[in-house]
This record gives sequence, structure tokens and C-alpha cells, in this order.
Amino acid sequence: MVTHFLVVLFLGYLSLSHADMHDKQVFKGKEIYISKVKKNWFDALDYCIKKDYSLLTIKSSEENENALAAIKKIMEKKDEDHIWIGGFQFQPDKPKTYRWVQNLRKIVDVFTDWAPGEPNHGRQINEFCMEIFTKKSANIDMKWNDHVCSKEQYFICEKRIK
Ligand SMILES: [Ca+2]
Repeated sequence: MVTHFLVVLFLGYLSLSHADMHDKQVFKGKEIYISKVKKNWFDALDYCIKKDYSLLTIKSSEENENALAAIKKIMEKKDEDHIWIGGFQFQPDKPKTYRWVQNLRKIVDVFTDWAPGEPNHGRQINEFCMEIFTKKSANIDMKWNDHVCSKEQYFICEKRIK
């Protein structure tokens, strides 16, 4: 009886723990989880960390292609142009000082796929957080952008596989 109760409790926990996320997408070196809920960038980061994930980081063209494939597959039918990933501008007075939150490496030192003219710091309206345009918006298809961190958007967590 107690065992039965514990099993029900555990299954309940499992389904609850994944209720906010789409099924994982598995690629070489990592699992990618796209959220079903919208959060601001900071809450999205906390959400991923609480699950022992990170907000998505992209360190090569291959990882970029994999992330875009996952976004395309899951976001295709959603009416949404933006999805958070794990880059942040660390020096507010110095645009383009973006780093990946997972290891704090400078993004310019790794691999970049910014949309034309980005990161533009929102033309002085304080864009410090990184996202990917998920659809053709302003003729920009699936490229990186900096955006206002307080916007509530879908987001991507990742878990690196060793
Ligand atoms: Ca921007």
C-alpha cells in the first residue's frame, strides 16, 4: 500500500516536472528542452538551473544547426517570433560584451550567428539578453538577437551529455 502510494507520488512528480517542457531533443553532446511556458530571461535561467540544466549555449555551427532544427520542429506552429537562449551582456555600458552564462566565455571568441546589425542594444532601450528569432520577422529568419530581458518568452534549456 505504502509502495503503491510512493509510486503514484513519484509518477506524479515525473509528469509534473516535465509539464512545462516539450519532449527533449537529443543531439550529439547535448539534450535540448524547449519550454511550453513563457518567462523573462532571468526566471528562464533560474528555471533551467533548478532542473540541473543550463540556458542554451551555442559553441559551434553544428550546435547552432542542431538548436535551429529543434526550434523549427517545435515552434513551427506557434505564433511566436522570439525564444531565449543563454547569453548575456555583462557590461551594460559596453555593448557587445556578451558571454555564455554556462562558462562565462566571451561569445565573440567562440562562434556567432547574429542577425544583420545585431546585437544593437535595442537602439538605446536596454537589450542585454540573447534570443533567437524563431520565424521570419522583419525578413530575419532564425538568427541571434539581443532583446529586453523582462519580456516573457519561451526559452531553451540544455543538458550536456558526457
Ligand atoms: Ca536587438
